[in-house]
Amino acid sequence: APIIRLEDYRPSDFLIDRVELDVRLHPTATRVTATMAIRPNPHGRSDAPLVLDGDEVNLKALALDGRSLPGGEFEASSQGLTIAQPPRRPFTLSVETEIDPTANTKLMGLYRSGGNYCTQCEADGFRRITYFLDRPDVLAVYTTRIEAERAEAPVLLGNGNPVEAGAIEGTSRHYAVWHDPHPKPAYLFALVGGRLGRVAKTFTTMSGREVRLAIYVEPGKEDRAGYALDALERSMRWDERVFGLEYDLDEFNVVAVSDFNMGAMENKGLNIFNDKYVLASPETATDADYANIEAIIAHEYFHNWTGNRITCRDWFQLCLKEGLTVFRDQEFSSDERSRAVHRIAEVKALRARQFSEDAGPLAHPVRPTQYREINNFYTATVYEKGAEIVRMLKTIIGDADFRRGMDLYVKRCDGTAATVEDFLSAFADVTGRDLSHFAQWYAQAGTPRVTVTGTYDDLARTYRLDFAQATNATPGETVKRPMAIPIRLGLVAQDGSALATRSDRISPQGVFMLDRESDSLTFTNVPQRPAPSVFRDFSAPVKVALDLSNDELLVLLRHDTDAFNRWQAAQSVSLRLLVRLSKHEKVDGPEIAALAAALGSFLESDALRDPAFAALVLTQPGEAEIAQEIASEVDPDAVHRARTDLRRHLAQANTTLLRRLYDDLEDAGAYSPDAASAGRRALRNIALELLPAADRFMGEELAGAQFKAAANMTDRLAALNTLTTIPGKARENALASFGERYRDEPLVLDKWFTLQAAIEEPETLSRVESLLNHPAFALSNPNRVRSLVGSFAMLNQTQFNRADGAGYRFVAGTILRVDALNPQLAARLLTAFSSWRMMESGRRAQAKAALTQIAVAPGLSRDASDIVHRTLE
Ligand code: DPP
Ligand code: ZN
Repeated sequence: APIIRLEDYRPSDFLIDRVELDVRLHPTATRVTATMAIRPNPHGRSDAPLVLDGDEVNLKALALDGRSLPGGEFEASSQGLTIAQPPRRPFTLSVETEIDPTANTKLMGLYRSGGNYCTQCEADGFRRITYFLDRPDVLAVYTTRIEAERAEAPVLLGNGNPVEAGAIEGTSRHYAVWHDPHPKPAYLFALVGGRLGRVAKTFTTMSGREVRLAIYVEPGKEDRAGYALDALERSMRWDERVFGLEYDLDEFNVVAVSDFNMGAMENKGLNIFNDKYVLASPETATDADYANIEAIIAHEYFHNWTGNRITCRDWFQLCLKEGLTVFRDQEFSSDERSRAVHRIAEVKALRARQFSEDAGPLAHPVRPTQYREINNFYTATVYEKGAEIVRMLKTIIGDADFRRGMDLYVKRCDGTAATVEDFLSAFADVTGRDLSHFAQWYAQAGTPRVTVTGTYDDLARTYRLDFAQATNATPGETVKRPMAIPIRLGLVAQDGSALATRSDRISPQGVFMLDRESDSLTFTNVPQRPAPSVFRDFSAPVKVALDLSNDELLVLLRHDTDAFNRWQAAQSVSLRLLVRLSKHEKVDGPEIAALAAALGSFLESDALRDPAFAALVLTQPGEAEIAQEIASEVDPDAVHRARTDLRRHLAQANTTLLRRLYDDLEDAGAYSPDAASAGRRALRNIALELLPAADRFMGEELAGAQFKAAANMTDRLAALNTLTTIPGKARENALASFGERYRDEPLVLDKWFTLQAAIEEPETLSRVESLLNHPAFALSNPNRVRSLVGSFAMLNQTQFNRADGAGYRFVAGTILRVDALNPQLAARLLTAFSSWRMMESGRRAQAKAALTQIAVAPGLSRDASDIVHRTLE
């Protein structure tokens, strides 16, 4: 496949102003007629041919200004349609194509899920429906007529507002017409036809307009859509309040489907969701599910402005809508829940997904400069690091200027296909700042590492902080420049009091800018050696090497006013110990005891004040994070043993306390998904998870009892999770009863698949292999595949990375089977291999062999081939 480069961007030679689509739904032979008002683009070439994109479409008829085009005047294949000599004036092109939605297992374009028809067009699925200028800078006004058998598809939905609907006389068919007045790129097109249940309510916007909100789900599951509908209403209110952004159509519809490659899709006025991010009831969904539903409903809704009204000029600008919209959904969740707790969760996810991406063969800038397959760039770097850039911008310029910049961006760019430069220039213009150095965050890949050293001079009573930054080379980028890094900081005295940190180099918001390779900052009148609290609230997406002893870090755990750094202090101590234990370096008993004691007194003082935060403090760094920190010659078995040992020590030292917490936090009331209740469950369940490490018998008893008595999925699944760490009959019985109880609940079985795939025992591989034959499992369903095979590859460090290579071979073989059906899904699974180079040599050789087996497989998709070759490079 050719490489597509940002520097080669040029405007389209033709524009499409209006499209009329007539879609006649049929399971295997859907007919689509697209009537397009086309004109030459004044910014394009004046002698260019008209080249429309296509993918697996069959041309049935073609007419230009009503005249059927003879064969000599165009060339068509399943991959495109070219008219060498189109008119050099506005004209109408009518294209009729036939497509087969049932055969569409790629889940891109028009396909069927659970008997319903639905679409997914981002990034380039519209060309699988009809020939088109399928690029985000071609914006058209769409009118869509959908026709179907009424029995097969009583519900017909399109983008925009409903115009008319009715029966087709003398037939069993009916139709609906939708009109979307807002010009949009083809990737935001959607339609749905099927048998669907509905929950709805009316929303009155800030200017008093009434909007009908509706969520469509599988009939019978309406009672599981209430939370999503509530989250939608709260999102709409929040965007009005925080950004002054109001909804702009008469309807807003969300449809849940069970076969979906992504989490959800922000099609104009018709969001289509993976049902996992819509359906929730206390019996079937966990607290984490509720939080995800809230976040993703918000994310897709927020795209209406940041993504749809202002879209992207080209796919290199993907972060323009995704990074900004992730930032917006994170802010929403922080306002709706606990800001500090949410920030920690964001950073944990960033480190797990993005830092590892940045450290491996798939590293790329937040705005990539080249790609072979754009679908492989819906990454943690574009999304999560993209959001961190927006957050840094806000940290640097302050809340008020950030809001003014957003207002200007929206005012200037509404209705356009914009670039990262357009975004930044709005903020540069409202503040008068030069943001050119800051802009490098979009261009340079890799995670900067910042070293911080503190020196106290007790004669002069000064305290100096020395900062230095460096970024490792990433693929294709060996020379790295210093970045503009905002460091929010403070000083904490040994007794816990905050020390004054006045300096003309620190902004009123408490931020110091490190924008060269090294710099230092001196504080005067400092009465005693302080502990520096740097990168408060994780003010920049960097790795920090802080020259502090474990004892000094534990002072921060106790006293820092910044909740993020309290959590970070405990994590840093754990991570240091875990790395040394993993490498079989000597660790003294008192070092572990000090951490255990600090966690114990933290729990005594804080656990019941903020249980959600305490649960995070108690959670030890995961095996993948420890491996990342070791970075080379990793032995996953040693890492697993190290983590098990540390947890045992911590649990043994605090058994009584953990048991008391477990008992005190018991909740007899009705389930509520609110953050405070979820926090109490989280702390109680982390205590449950730690107890068997100290006392296996007690742990198994408690988990078994909780499993039986649980009144909600959060507690039931947590109990089952704890049981899975204890081999034996109780575990097998619990797994069997759970599987039986939820045999007709695919989303719950996904959790069950995940738990089993994550068991770190040699028998797991054969367990996973036999679960591939479970009646509820299907290689064609992305949620099932990710739950079973994805979890095994991504969560189970010791078994995926088995020394004998069987884990790699199993995953590679499954990826090849998936690739034949769904290349995007296969490519996503393949990213599990991206840490192969940091393994010890035996595993490295095994992983390379498995990757090579994929690379040479005949008929490999472009998606999988792109990832496998970059991973092997
Ligand atoms: N649906 C994906 C998202 O919202 C891609 N736009 O992030
Ligand atoms: Zn998005």
